[in-house]
Amino acid sequence: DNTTPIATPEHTVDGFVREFLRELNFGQGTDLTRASVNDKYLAMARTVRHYLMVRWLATLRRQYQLQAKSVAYLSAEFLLGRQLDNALLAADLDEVVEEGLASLGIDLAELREAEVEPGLGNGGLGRLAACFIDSLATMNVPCIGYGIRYEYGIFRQTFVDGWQVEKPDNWLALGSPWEFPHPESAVTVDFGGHTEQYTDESGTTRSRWVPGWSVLGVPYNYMVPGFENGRVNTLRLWSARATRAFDLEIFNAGDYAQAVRAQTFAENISKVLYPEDSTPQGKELRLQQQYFFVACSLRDFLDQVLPHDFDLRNLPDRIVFQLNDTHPVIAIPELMRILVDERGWEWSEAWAITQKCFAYTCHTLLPEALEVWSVELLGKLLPRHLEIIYRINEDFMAELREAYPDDELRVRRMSIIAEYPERAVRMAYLATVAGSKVNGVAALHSQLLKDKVLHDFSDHYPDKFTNVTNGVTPRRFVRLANPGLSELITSAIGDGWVTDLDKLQELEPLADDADFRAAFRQVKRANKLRLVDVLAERDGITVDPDTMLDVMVKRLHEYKRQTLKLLHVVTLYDQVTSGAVKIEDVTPRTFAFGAKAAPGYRMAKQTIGLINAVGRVVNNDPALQGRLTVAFPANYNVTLAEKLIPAADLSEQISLAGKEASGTGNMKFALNGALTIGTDDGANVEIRELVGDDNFFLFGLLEPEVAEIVDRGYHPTSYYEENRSLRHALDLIASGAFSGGDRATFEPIVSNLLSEDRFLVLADYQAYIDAQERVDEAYADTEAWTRSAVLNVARSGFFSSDRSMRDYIDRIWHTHPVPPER
Ligand code: 26Q
Repeated sequence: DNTTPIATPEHTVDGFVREFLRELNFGQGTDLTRASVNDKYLAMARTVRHYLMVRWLATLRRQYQLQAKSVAYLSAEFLLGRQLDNALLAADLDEVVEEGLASLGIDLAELREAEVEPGLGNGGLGRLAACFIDSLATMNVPCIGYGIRYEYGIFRQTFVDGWQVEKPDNWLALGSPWEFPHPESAVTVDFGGHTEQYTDESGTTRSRWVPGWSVLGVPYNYMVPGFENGRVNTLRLWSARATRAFDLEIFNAGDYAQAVRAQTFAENISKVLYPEDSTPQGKELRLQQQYFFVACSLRDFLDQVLPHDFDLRNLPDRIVFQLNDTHPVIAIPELMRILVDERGWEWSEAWAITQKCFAYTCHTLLPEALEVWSVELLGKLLPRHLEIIYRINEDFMAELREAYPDDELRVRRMSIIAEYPERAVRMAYLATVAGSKVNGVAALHSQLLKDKVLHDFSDHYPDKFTNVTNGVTPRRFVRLANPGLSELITSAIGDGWVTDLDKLQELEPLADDADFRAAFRQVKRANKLRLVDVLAERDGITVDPDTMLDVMVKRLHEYKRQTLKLLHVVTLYDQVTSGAVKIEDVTPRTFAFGAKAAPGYRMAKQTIGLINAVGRVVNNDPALQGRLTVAFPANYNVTLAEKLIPAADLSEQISLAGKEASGTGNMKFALNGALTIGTDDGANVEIRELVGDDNFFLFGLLEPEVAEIVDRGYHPTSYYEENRSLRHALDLIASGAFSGGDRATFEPIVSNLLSEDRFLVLADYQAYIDAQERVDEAYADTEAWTRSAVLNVARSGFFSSDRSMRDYIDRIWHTHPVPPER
């Protein structure tokens, strides 16, 4: 029993100052008079992590003693956001640090701004993973997050003449004080080569993998502190290096240049995050990334985390691997390979154990977003895994033929191997067949998965399918991002809500309390003023805090329909400039956008150009008297979200019904007292049910109506022809009014809407405009609006990721909290 005491600094201002100066002197090699802001930030961050260290070591020790069942959350993305404030909150250090720094003449706020957020994710899926590990730590549930330490995260977005230009996100450039590299614990990952058949001692024919090349995976550990509960879980991200053997061989052969190239080749694997979050291209490097982190993680868990004498027949008692979408699904054949090839198990024994160790979360409904890997590529990169997948599929097909002897069509439909347009492995099918559970991420999404995308499977395995509605962490997105609201809530109901968000219900009666509403408005206004400063400083954007703040922030994608929002802006502009509406009668609004487009997604990048182009015209037309403004800060990220969301009045959640799996931004807005204008899609459905129809602006087609229109044959031109204001808005864009008279610039957007309009923007246009008029009317009654906003907060406790975790624990993982050592 190793209980070596460690030198935790005293939890006092003096204790902090001593430790901080030590870090500055001995860690950064500088002193107060000479230190740069970055020096001070790094020294402070390292000091803060010292305070968490004793908890981390205690958590590890206790886990080793108890051998409790853990969750391994496998995710190619963890979109963490800045770490400092979260660490200060977890360790209850913010006051000590602020005072301590102030005593040295240092402003904590300035150091905060020095932190570069690790943008190791694209959007919702990556941020969800970060919320989940926060909740598990706070709920005392043993969990390891496993992922990739990309050297470059999601690109930094800039605008040049209003067009998106991507810059590399060199987030490690100034040092990263939150990570603990462990090169001595590197693991080897094999790739390529071929397989050989051989006969083992018992006379059975077996296959063995003779790999062609390999790389090393170096683990980098990150602390995942629970909120004031003494627990610190681990996030382990893998970084690729060349193997020593590789190096030596080539160096000895005297080819120095070749050796350096080999180094580069290996390190490429964890170099950069793929910026596509839909319609993935089957890129070889992406498959290498997926297998790389999965192989490292399984090796790590089986060989390092489990005790050396552990009997893998009991593996399901110790671990459940949660697959965050299909990205880590190659873990399934990898575990089979380890059990069958390396440990010599019988196939059926290995399969029985494997099936108990995995569960799969699906995050999409778009057919083009379902991952498939060509058999050719898989066979080249992972020949043994391909054989294993074939064998899994053979057994599965046999099972199906027995169940549906007269329905060969169905059997083929369900094959893990697609035949057209090329032979390819359907990763979602593999995950569904192999996993113990499959879940969607909102009630509607899970229903549609069962009814549509995976219907044959839900019919065959009715008990595998379940729903877990997403959630967001109240620590980061309310307590930290909205200190004003947090204080107001705490003064009314105490501070228990931070870890028990259902308590927000106790605010409900206060919606009818005029003083509380006034205080609530004051918080909102202070948040707007804070945002105004941020946008001025960060982007040189001027925002009037006395306007309604109408916000649409999310990845740029056609199904999310940023163009629908834009048509609303253009319609208002057209109404005023044509004289149809007097500007005095228009509700002053700021339309804030935040969105990155995948670099190769033409239509998305065009839309970014159009938002900026409309903004340039609208913001500079004196006829509008500054009452309508478009604000599109570049490079929307977690850090900016934390400033934007608490300031918002209106949350735009306007995807075409049946396309947004859940959404999580929608939850963050509601929890911060914005009202939603939204379609009947994803988790909007549940938000509306909970906050009530009167406090939510619903519009648009329902999913079954969409399906029907599409089945009948959708003709966008008929909406154009029959709707005057829609026609005017589209004609205005087509006329070049926003592109200096050049009709060609935005022609692709207009012609796409008029010919294909895959996501029925024109069909929902009028309903959206009408709903926005209802918004204006409601906003005019300040007291009633505030009442609705308060009710949104009071009724959104369900959307805590703590609740999501409880659902996973009860219905999928069957793990238990481990109370802290006392
Ligand atoms: C896959 C293969 C190759 C390259 C990239 C990818 C890839 C990467 C990221 C595919 C998808 C993603 C991200 C998807 C995502 O963020 N989905 C969102 O997940 C949220 C959390 O469940 C939901 O709330 C959103 O509705 C869903 O769009």
